[in-house]
Amino acid sequence: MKNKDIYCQILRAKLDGQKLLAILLDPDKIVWGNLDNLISKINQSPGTHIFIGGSLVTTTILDELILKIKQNCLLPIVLFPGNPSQISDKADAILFLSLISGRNPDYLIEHQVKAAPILRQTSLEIIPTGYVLIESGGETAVERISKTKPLDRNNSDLVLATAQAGEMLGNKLIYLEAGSGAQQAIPLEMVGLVSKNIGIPLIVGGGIVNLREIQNAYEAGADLVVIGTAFENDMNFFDFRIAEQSKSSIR
Ligand code: 1GP
Repeated sequence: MKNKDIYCQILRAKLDGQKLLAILLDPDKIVWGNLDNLISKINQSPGTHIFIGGSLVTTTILDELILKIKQNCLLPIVLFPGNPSQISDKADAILFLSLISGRNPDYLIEHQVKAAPILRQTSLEIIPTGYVLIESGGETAVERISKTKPLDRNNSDLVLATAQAGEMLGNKLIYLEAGSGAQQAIPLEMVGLVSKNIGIPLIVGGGIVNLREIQNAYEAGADLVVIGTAFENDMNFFDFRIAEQSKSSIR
């Protein structure tokens, strides 16, 4: 069964001031023998969405993985693809990303052109997303693979103008990305500035490593926070007791 109207739910959550949390799974890092345990940890967590993808995914069992998660977890599954090979009709939705901080045509339009006919064959909900990569203290996989330069973390005006251009181009979400495993997360002042000056929901991810930082991002103006590496490194990251506390603050 597909979860429907995911974007409408994100919009509604923003209007209601309800904060959202996506757990990012990299299919290449999934240990199959441990998948049941992983899903059970996700079910106990305050996560509201599962994002699946990565800059460089080589697995060929994406469909199987998503079906297995869906058997045991009701959260919406949203593809967060690094390229068109990471499309699976088994998911609910896809962030149709354009890397608008970069100037590499492959990630601005070429991959999207290749993906369009594939997506037409699916029933995925397509959510156009302006993807903005910000410098975070070291080279990240997104930077390396996309061959684009991240935006200067001290140049909030340029980041804001980029996010606003993304919105004006028709994107429905803006994703401020520090990169997976980033040394430094997106500066909170930058999150605040962008969230106050765009009308669409704001996703923030990369380098967020504890519950306090998640809360800080929300307070700064993030509508949805993405957690990948911290949960990947420690499946107890969302300890049940802490998750309960966090749930009540998220709601
Ligand atoms: C990466 O924003 C996501 O695309 C999550 O980053 O792995 O650092 O949590 P982390």
